[in-house]
Amino acid sequence: MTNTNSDNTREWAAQAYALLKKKQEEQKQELKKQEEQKQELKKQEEQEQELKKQEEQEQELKKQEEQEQELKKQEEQKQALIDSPNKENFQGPTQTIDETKLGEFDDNFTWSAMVLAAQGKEINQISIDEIDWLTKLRRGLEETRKGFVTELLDKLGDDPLTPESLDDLETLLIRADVGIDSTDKVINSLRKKLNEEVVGGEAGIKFLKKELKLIIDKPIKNSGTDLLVPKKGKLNVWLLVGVNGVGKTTTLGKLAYLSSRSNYKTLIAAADTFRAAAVEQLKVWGERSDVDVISNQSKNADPAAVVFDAINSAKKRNVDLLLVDTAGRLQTKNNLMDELAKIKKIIDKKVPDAIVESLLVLDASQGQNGLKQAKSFAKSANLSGAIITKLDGTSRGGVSLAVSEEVNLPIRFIGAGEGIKDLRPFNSYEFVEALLADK
Ligand SMILES: Nc1nc2c(ncn2[C@@H]2O[C@H](COP(=O)(O)OP(=O)(O)OP(=O)(O)O)[C@@H](O)[C@H]2O)c(=O)[nH]1
Ligand SMILES: [Mg+2]
Repeated sequence: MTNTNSDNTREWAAQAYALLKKKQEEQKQELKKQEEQKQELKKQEEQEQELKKQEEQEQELKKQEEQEQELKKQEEQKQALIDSPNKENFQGPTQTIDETKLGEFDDNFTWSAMVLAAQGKEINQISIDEIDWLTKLRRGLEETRKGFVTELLDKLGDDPLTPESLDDLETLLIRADVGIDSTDKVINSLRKKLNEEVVGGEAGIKFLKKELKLIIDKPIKNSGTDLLVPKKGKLNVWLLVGVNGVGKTTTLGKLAYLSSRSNYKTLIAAADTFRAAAVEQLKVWGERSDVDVISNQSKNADPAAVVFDAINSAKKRNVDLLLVDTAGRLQTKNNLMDELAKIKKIIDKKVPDAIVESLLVLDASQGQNGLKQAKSFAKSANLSGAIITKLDGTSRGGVSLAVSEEVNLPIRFIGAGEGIKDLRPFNSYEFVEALLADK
């Protein structure tokens, strides 16, 4: 090998080496790159796995939530079935805790069925509860009726009405506490009719019924609401107000029953903090109708504070109807009206879009005295309706007409007994028929 050759060979080898080195380096780089890419891929894969896992967990959670919701719904439906087998509104719960028994097929039944038929009810639509109520109402108004209808019919006989018989009727209406304004209205209409035609006894009674119904219906029509029921989707707050002993708490208990049986989510606020026993009394009613009672047992609790708590609860529980029992007397020297105003203010502030009803509870047996109370309450308490109680066993049922005519309040419910079912939405046709039933 010559030097030149050996030089050339070295040169070539060096070049080859360099090349190989470069290649090796490149390969190393390539491997590194691949390794990095592999790492990157692995990382991505892991991230994907992680994401998938998270997603699966989320799905699982969602599923669990849905199952919980479903269970809750089933529970609610089950509860609703237990609570109220009847989805009708306030007019006709037929299935009740203590099932009403069908009485005898007697005069009371026939009369009640006829009153229902006259209102367009079919035979298969009539319920025992409705018959039972009408019987109670008719019996309850017996005393009032005895005082004037029976006497009136005796006096009239079958003869046509005369100006003298109108004078008798006037006295009888006043005696039944119908009130001077309503009586004047009715007598004037009858006098006008007498001037135009001969009116027989029966036609006279029919005309009288029509006139009385007109008087009672006027404030109801003016209110724009024929039947007071809670509006769904809003909080309805019904305040029961009135002087002591008229039947506020009892009426509230009956309303709670009617409301929960009609599938409204109902809550009671025991805002009568004057009588220690009031809360216990309400709790008994609450238990009977499966409605919770919000109260504050501490002495001298503020009624407005109880209402405050009750509204919080009502909002949390999505309540449809909050029934508020108020005091007829106060332990402080504060005015009853001021207390009511305070309660109203709390409601307006906390739930401005609530539908508030201030319902004056009136004891029919107090007659004209009750009417005086109604007038003074109406002046300062911003009332929206009346509930007449104790129509059973009083001769002063006529006061309902005076409330409509002189205080201009729509009558929303009437009570005729101490039982849980002895309160019904007011129906002027049934009331007047019961008031003037001829036996
Ligand atoms: N006969 C009859 N009694 C009734 C009726 N409503 C209420 N009562 C009775 O009247 C009495 C007084 O009823 P409450 O409900 O306590 O009257 P209140 O207005 O809440 O009385 P205070 O809380 O003291 O202001 C109780 O004995 C009731 O059973 C009714 O429609 N008919
Ligand atoms: Mg009370």
